[in-house]
Amino acid sequence: MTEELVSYECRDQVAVLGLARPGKRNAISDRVVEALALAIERARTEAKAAVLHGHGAHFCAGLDLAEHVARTPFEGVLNSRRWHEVFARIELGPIPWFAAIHGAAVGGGLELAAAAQVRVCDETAFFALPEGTRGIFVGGGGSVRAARLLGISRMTDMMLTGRSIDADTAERWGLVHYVTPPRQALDRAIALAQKAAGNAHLSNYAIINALPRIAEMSRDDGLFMESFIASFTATDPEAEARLRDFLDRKTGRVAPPAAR
Ligand code: 1HE
Repeated sequence: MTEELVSYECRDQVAVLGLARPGKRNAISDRVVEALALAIERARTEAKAAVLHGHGAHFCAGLDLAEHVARTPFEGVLNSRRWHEVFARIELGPIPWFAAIHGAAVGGGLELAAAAQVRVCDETAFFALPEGTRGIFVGGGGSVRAARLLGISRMTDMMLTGRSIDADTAERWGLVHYVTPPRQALDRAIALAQKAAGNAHLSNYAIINALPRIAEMSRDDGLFMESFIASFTATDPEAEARLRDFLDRKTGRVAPPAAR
């Protein structure tokens, strides 16, 4: 029997993918990258939202360092480019992704979480970029995605000093969106994913794919692009039905935030 490296289940239109190598703290080997690629493709076709979590005591210990030592420079480039391809299928796809983080989310594990649109962690979570101390560099998209979430200054400090940050600091720095009590991150992420799965598919697609692109444009280009996306989404039949339901008092109002 082949070892299951990524667990997969799909319930109520939400796919739940679990890194399933707890003995190695869910370190990402080449086979894990390929197992993730297959599970991501399955989620993109079967689900309307997805959650990514880690089995065992940690979310993910990053790159499998045992494999990394044996690569030639060119193999290393191709390997990093494969991580980019696979993580991009999470970042810019048809469905939203929610990372549920507990314990360590370090190195490539943090890079993987950064590819999701929303990050939920529990109070046990800690985040680090120990690449500097290991004599390497980020290779899973961290210099782009994590740098944009953390800011270059904070990321540089984390990489140079090996600094670990806790859940509250991660929230303050904008790395995570939600912090839960211990062992509740997965349930919260699934609940959030279920909400997002109930949105109009085209809206979700626009949010996921347009916002990061508009952020890269000039103000004028961004505003121009926004008008087209706004009009295109609003004239979708599903949007028209939802707007009509609001006006006919068939759907709920926006509620004030729940107490934390
Ligand atoms: C691993 C890995 C790994 C654990 N590759 N085998 N990542 C790191 O530098 C983080 C390295 N890992 C750790 O700091 C710790 O393992 C943890 C804080 C995540 C968890 O600690 P702990 O005490 O629960 O576990 P452990 O005893 O350190 O590890 C259990 C086993 O997992 C052990 O193997 P064993 O055969 O001795 O039982 C570890 O060797 C193994 N293990 N982490 C391989 N990462 C695309 S570029 C991305 C660049 C990076 O990701 S750099 C950061 C790499």
